[in-house]
Amino acid sequence: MSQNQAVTHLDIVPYSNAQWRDLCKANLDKDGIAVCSGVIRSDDLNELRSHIDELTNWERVNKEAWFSHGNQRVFNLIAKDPIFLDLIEHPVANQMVEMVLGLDFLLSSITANVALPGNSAQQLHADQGYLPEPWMRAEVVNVIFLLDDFTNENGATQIIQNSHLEGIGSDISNCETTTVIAPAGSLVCMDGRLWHGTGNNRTKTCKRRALFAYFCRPYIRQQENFSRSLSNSIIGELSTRQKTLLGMDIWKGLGSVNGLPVSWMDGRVRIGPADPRPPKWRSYRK
Ligand SMILES: O=C(O)CCC(=O)C(=O)O
Repeated sequence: MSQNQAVTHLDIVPYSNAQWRDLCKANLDKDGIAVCSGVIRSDDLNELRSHIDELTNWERVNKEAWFSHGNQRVFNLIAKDPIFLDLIEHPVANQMVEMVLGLDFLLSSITANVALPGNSAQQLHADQGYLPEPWMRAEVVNVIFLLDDFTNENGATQIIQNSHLEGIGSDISNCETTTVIAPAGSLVCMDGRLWHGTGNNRTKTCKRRALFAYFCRPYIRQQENFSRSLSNSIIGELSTRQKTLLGMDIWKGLGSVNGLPVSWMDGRVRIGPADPRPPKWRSYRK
């Protein structure tokens, strides 16, 4: 797969523009991507950077680091540091997701990808590539939190503009890629059908840090199985909204535990156990 790389600049919408929602929505429809700058304040950025640096160092020292294409990936951020839990409800991120998926979305995963000097470019892909065609609409959305400037040299994400309208079977070998050049503190929202991948970090020493909050429609299996991968103590601290986002609520009858709870019966009498705890299989079999 050899694409020609074009250094075209995407339309960047400043968050200070009162029309940012409409402008981002128009860019998402047209290009499959929207870039909104000036979303994260510089002191919050510094804090997020230092937490990511600590986490990546800790995982390296403890031999738990995960490398792909020469980049360091940190999975399941909310299980590792509570600072990342707030981001799943970030109002700008959530409004961008809602523009594409509607109100009922879930968090599929939240990870960090640190593009390191000397990496190799990731193969271009679309985030909903596991879904059968035809793709009539985006079923997933990725929101990137830029912790560093994305430049032409440091491994900024590469995209094929408008490819969200092409489908997975399209021949992309002759398509030009566009580098997502944008300042730290921007949020980038990508339609799940858009072809993209981590770029080549050609710098000698500069890492490119970014967080990826990946969201999906409520009938799609999430990338991270939060019910299994968060400890009971973390789950116990989650708000109702956070539990819903993490897929721990019922959506139109999906995700129930031993049937629907009484609170969902709308005044009707529930035949069966009123408490949605797992059934006691062992005592049943005795
Ligand atoms: O690191 C990036 O710029 C893109 C990462 C990505 O697309 C992925 O991991 O699926």
